[in-house]
Amino acid sequence: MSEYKTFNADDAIAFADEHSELFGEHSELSAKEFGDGNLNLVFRVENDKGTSLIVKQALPYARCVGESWPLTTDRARIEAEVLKMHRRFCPEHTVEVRHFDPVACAILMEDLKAFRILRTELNAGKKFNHLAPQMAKYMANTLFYTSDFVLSSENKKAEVARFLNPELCLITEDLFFTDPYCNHERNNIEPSILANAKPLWHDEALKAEVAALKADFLSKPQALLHGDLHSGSIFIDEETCKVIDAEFGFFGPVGFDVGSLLGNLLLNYLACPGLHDNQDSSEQQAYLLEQAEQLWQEFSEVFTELMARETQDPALENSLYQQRFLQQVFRDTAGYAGCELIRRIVGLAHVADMDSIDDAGKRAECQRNGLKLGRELIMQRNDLGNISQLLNLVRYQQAGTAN
Ligand code: SR1
Ligand code: MG
Repeated sequence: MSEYKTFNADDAIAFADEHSELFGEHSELSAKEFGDGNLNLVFRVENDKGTSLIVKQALPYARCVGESWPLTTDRARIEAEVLKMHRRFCPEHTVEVRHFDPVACAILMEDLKAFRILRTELNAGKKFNHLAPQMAKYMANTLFYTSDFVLSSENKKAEVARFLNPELCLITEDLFFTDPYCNHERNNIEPSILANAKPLWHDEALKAEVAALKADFLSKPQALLHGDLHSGSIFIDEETCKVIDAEFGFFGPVGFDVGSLLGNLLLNYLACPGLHDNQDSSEQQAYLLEQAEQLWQEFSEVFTELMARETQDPALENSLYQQRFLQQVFRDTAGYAGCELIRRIVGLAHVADMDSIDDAGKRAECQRNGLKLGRELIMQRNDLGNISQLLNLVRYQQAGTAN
């Protein structure tokens, strides 16, 4: 292909066929576009024996808004390269990229059709005990091995430049840290919680903390992040989790990835009373808090072990420094989790956890709880010493609202 063209099903078939040996010469191929994300086209290309691959193409605009929001197609390169890099350090939990074409801005990748999207499963009340340990392993390995603990100074700077990703970072900068804290036209606020959202626009103490978190997002290139690690970016089956959708990847603060995922577990936790009946809701909430605890514990254990064993920079071998580093990651994690809660409730990009609650009164109550907890996590993050204290804050908030 000599120039960019938006794929139709036939183009996706030709692309998949040309760049894989999978189908063979006499295969009858079909393709269906089934993307329901915010940005891209996603095709499943399948032969008559059921063998399939995914073709993902970046559109030159944000799909969820339309052509009025132009967006770089270079995000396909970023996604392919982040996934390849993360797969080097955690192959078990990263989707496999088979081919990337820089002109078509298209990626050919493994089809995880036997897997389900984690968010859909959690909303249906499913429980997976392997979720936290596997995602902790994914984050600890991908984030450690792309950090200053391992990369040489020269290589790190070259990698930071290769993954600059300014346009997608700007989306996050706006949607996470700016829009929810002002009366922005992109915001999507249910009228029933407008009175709870408006105070965010004038809460100077909160805005100061959010500014600090944003400043770190802008200026702390600690590791190559996934950049959008919510529960829609994770496929899961009964044994394994696999991470997809890394187009927001860039070098940023480690706590951003950990906080995004923690924030999504907490969003689901807060939505439970609206999604399930009483008994199921309590059981699902207990499960989610166990997973949240294990996620941080295992992440910090593996990261600590890697720092002790694999650090290449002699100055960064200092164990006091390493402890301090992880403590700061924990505080950042709490803060970014709080931002994720708030932006998914009043910002542009909502999540089904909250939006699929049918009962309008319950939905509003769950959303209000999310705004409150988000604020507390952001404001109290520097006083939270460990994950138990953070989860006590979550329980305390929830108990307070039940009374
Ligand atoms: C316009 S993009 C909106 C959101 O979708 C992506 O998955 C990111 O979470 C982004 O913030
Ligand atoms: Mg995505």
